[in-house]
Amino acid sequence: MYKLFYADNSAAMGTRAVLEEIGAEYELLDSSIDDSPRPPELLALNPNGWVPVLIYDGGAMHEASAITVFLADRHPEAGLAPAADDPLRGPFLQWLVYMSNTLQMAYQLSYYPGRFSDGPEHYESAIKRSCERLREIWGMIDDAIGDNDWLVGNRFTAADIHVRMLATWLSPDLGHPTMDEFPNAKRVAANAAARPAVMKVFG
Ligand SMILES: N[C@@H](CCC(=O)N[C@@H](CS)C(=O)NCC(=O)O)C(=O)O
Repeated sequence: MYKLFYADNSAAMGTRAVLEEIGAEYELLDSSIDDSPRPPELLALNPNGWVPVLIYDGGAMHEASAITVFLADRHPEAGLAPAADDPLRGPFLQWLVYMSNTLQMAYQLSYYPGRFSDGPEHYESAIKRSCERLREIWGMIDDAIGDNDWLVGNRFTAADIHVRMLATWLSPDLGHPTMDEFPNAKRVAANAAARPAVMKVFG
């Protein structure tokens, strides 16, 4: 039985979809991603105050991509990740980490401009840079996918769940590009979205 600190519209949705793909039992522990206080139990495990945080038998961890790899390796029967000796393991890890440390950070610049600039007078400029970075980064992912139906090796992996999740974070209100600009990534997101486990979480 897993426990997951969770908020709708957050990176924890991807973790939840991975748990659904595995068919694991899990309990959601409510947290928030706005200005409201975080549960002390969450802060004890992740002083950053962000979700997802996964609690498992014997430990706990944060960082969405790390959790995805951890769960995929623990449940190989679910077929969510190339095994350690599979040549596709490298690209799988590469894209997962890229989505966390580059794509997600570009979103953070829009959603939390105060963390990356010196005051409200700079927010507009931070959000403008975020939009430019989102266009560049999604463009690279789109090019890498090419004519394939999935991000890695033309087979479904948990990395596709992250594509699906991150596609939902684009906001016209913030001036972000739309997925129409990235038809290959849009196709992968749609393919992942059609999976029953993913649909259960993202609708
Ligand atoms: N590096 C973390 C970032 C997670 C993250 O940014 N979570 C957001 C929601 S998508 C959050 O909890 N935001 C609240 C906050 O940052 O205070 C990961 O990849 O798991």
